[in-house]
This record gives sequence, structure tokens and C-alpha cells, in this order.
Amino acid sequence: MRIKNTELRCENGDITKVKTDVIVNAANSSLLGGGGVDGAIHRTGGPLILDECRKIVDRQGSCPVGEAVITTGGKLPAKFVIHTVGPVWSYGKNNEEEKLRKCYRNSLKIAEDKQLESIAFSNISTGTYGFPKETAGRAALDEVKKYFIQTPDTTIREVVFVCLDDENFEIYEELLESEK
Ligand code: AR6
Repeated sequence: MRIKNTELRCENGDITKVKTDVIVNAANSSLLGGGGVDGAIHRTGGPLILDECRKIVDRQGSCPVGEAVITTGGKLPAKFVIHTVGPVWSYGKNNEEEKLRKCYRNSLKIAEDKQLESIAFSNISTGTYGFPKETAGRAALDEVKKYFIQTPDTTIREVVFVCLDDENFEIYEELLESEK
């Protein structure tokens, strides 16, 4: 789908292979790596990413849920990585959806500040952190759409939702199709 000058689409695959200006990692507050997509990004991107994460933590402390920071992409095809910390799902009792929306909003703001043109999101919080995939997909797409409606002079021309698992991919395909 398209909102003004920005194309929104989904892709089935591994985000470490995606060649957008920036990819968005589903990190944890320590910013020091972990499993899932975080592990894959640090493994493929190499030690420069962790070096920069460490410096950020030394400077400003650990990263709160909903916030985001940017580092080099190291050896990845993407130039940069935005590390954002999604909420752990606790049955919707802890304002998780708003926290997840904040991850998308803050990541877009950081990309915009750097004048980037393309961004790929992983499906934040839908793995280890247990967020229901359909609810997460709807919130993500709605928040991203809202951002572009409210930011008509954006530098971002392309947004890709990269889904490793088929369930997330089908959810995004349907959501994007139904909004065309
Ligand atoms: N490319 C694209 N998507 C991926 C990849 C990949 N290479 N690998 C996994 N996914 P998760 P979370 C998808 O658990 O739920 C980490 O240990 C996966 O299918 O990576 O936010 C962090 O350090 C799922 O849909 O992130 C944190 O401690 C999605 O990425 C914690 O897990 C998110 O799954 C964060 O948990």
C-alpha cells in the first residue's frame, strides 16, 4: 500500500539479508544482544554493532521499553541498525500495545532524523516476548500509517515489514491487502 510518497509492503524472510538504509532490531534493554532476530543481527553484522551498543549504554544507561537507538549496520547489507525494546506481553494488563506502538514511532523518528529513505522492521515482541501476532501486526501497521499521514514531508520512501515466520507474513499480507 502507499501513503502519500511512501510505499508500505511485507516480505517473507531474514532481515539480516535486507538492503534497506536501516533495519529495526527487536532488542532488550541491555542492548548487549540476545537470541532471535537480535542474535542473528549481531552474528551477521559483526562486533562493531556491539561496540556501539556498549558505548551508548555507557553514555545513557540501558534502553527503556518503547525507546530506540541507532548504530552502524557493520557487515550487514543495511547501513544502520535501529535497536528498539519491545514490551513483554503480560495479557494486555501493562499497556503493552501503546509501548509497542512507541517502538515503531520512535524508530521512524530516528530514521527521519538521519534523513534515511528506507526502513525494514522485524516483528517486534512477537517471538520471545510473546505478543499476540495479529494484535501486534495491526498496531504496527496502524502506527506506521499514522506517522506518514502526520509527516507529509518525510524522507522515508519505503517501509518493509520483514516476517521470518509464515504466520506473521500472512497477517501482514492480509492487513496490507485489505487496506489497499
Ligand atoms: N529475520 C527476521 N525476523 C526474525 C529473524 C530474522 N533473522 N529471527 C527471528 N525473527 P524475537 P522479541 C522474528 O524473539 O519477541 C531476544 O533474545 C521472529 O520470528 O527475536 O521482541 C532479544 O535480545 C519473531 O516474529 O524478539 C530480547 O531479549 C520476531 O522476529 C528478546 O529476544 C521477534 O522475535 C526480544 O523478544
